Amino acid sequence: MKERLHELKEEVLEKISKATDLKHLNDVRVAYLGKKGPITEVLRGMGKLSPEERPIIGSLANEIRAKISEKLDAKKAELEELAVQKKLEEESIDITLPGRPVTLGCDHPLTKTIREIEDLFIGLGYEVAEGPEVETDYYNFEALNLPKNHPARDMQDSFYITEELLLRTHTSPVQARTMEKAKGRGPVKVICPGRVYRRDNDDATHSHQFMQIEGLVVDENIRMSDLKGTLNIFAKKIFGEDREIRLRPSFFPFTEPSVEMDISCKMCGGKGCNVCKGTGWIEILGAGMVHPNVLRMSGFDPEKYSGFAFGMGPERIAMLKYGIDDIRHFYTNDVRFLKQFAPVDL
Ligand code: 2NL
Repeated sequence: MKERLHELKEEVLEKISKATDLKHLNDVRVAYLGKKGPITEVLRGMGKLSPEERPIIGSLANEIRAKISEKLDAKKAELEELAVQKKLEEESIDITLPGRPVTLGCDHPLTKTIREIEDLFIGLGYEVAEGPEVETDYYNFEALNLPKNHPARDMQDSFYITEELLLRTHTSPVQARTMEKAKGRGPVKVICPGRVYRRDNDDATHSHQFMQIEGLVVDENIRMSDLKGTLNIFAKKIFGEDREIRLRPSFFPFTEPSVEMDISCKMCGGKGCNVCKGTGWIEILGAGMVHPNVLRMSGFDPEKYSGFAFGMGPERIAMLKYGIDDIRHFYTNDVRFLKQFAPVDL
């Protein structure tokens, strides 16, 4: 029995030293030290031994068992270490490789212009409101004092989806929706930027889709002087403190009276040049006092409330601000154009 145990010991130590992976090693442990293994077998057969032999064989068997277990543990640690080593080698990074260049983007010039205008009005206590680009006939026209058969509703000028649905032709419907939500109680102070659509042939100054920013203030005692003061702040903040404004009478179906605002030309300082076409003034936006019909349709009592509104095209603002000569530059997305508006050299 002693010999058998020594044989077994040699046999298993040989197998342990030859094991090349953890699964194989575990198979060896199960085969030799498991319940059905040869060592257990020997210990079970001890009943047949003489009382003198029993403790000797018993302690030898336990000793061998402990030795095998110790070897198995050591081999296991060795194999695990090897596995880690292998993984590290496989995943090693060549830090001498040059990095991939990171291409930085920047804000689109229209985004920049719109943000700047939004921020100015937020500073004056306005909220920014947005709305759907697919609008109902009601919000796009009817609620803005543009009844059916009004010439400005010409089918030729708008992209219709159905009889009742169209791509909005201005951002005014957002303001009509905002007034409706206010349920006839002021104040309402909103600025509405967004994309609008008109059936136009694209050229240097026209686009079938473009941006608009409109502003609306409705409260008690809102007067034309509030509009003029607001527009004056806007013009000076966006175009420079040295600019003057002037208001000329105009017409819009949703405002009465209506005006157009010009700013003094910086190119020639008011003397006349090709940007201002010799007049010394550049047209910037349209505005006016909200038409009583518009107030009434959106739930405000025109006897109690009054308001002003204005609308402008951010493309035109950006073109004047940055000296851009063609509206199509905003939409063709040539990076050589866009890069020029980056805050750092790209
Ligand atoms: C322009 C002129 C304008 C408005 C927009 C407006 C909106 C409501 C009520 C009354 Cl809800 N008015 N908007 C008023 C006057 C002019 O836009 O030339 N835009 C590019």
